Amino acid sequence: MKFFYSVSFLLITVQSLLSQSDIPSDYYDSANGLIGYPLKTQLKNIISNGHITRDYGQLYDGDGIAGSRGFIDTHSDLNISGGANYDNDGTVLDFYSERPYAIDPYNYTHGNNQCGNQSSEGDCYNREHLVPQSAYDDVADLPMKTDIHHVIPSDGRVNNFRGSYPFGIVAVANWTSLNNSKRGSSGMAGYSGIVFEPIDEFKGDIARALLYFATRYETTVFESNAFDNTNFAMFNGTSDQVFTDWAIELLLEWHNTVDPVDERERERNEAAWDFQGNANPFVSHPEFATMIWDPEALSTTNTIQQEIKLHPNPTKGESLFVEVQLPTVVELFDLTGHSILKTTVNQNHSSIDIRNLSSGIYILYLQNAQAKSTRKLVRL
Ligand SMILES: [Ca+2]
Ligand SMILES: [Ca+2]
Ligand SMILES: [Ca+2]
Repeated sequence: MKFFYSVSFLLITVQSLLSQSDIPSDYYDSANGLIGYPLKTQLKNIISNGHITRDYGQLYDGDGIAGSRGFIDTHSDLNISGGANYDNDGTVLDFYSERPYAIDPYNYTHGNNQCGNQSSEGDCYNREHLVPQSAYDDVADLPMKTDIHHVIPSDGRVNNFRGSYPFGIVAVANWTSLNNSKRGSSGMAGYSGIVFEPIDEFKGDIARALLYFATRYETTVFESNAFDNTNFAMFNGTSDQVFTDWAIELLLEWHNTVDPVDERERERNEAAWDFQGNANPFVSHPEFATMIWDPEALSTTNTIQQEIKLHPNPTKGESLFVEVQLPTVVELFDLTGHSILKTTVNQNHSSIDIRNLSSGIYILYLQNAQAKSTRKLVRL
């Protein structure tokens, strides 16, 4: 009997290995050199291409998909080398009950205790849409409804309490889950309603799911009113920024500072690729988020800021001087994201010919072996 199990296990393992594939190393190449919303649009093209719409039931176990077991592969509490580790017991990794450094209040075995009715935490788990279904049900709920990059297994009771509330920082909680996720009044300037705050451990995971959603569906959520803010308070009704100012500020902070990408999330991205054939670009390339939503911040957060001198700026002359210590690639973009010129400067050759540059504002993107930086150039 044991032998039979071993052989079956081996066959299943070999079968999954055969059909699994990695996110290709050149997957994002066509986005090279882009910045701002043009970068977001190109990422949308990249991650829409090849995205296979799955059935709702397949999320739980990948039934019928070669090389994927759905949530079993993306959300299991198993140790990951180089990633955040918890209990290593193979149970459902649920953002609302996992206590990262303590015994969990309850656990779910994959395939058991799916909701169903719930009346308290620990009764059953279901499929939570981090971007609520009410935000896109009006036109077409697929492929959003079954998109594993933003649909997660979570406790039914907590999911119910979260409802369609936006994510945010809670000032005063009116309800707290057993792992200390909170619902309550907003503690953020710019929003005064009720918000839901996950624990720090998963704030970045959730932020990246929302950034992914905004990118993947930038023109398809609603036919005429993209990202309608009457249905989800984090949206501002536009297809470029997508989020309100307070929301994008919060998401970038959770993504960049509070809970950056780790190896566990990279593996989840690979498993999601096996499930549906596309990837979350903000897990693969965390820098994309700031490049899209806050490109000017790159110049103030970068270490080469002091080492690069750019002058004159503003300029009406024939040459722009970029003083650097290392050979540096300089690329100039207009405000629509089109590349105007690209050249390399070094210590001996610091001048760039800008005689043909018309008046206006440009974005200068600089990159060398140590860092990258973005500057604004004003041509008089
Ligand atoms: Ca656990
Ligand atoms: Ca735990
Ligand atoms: Ca995390």
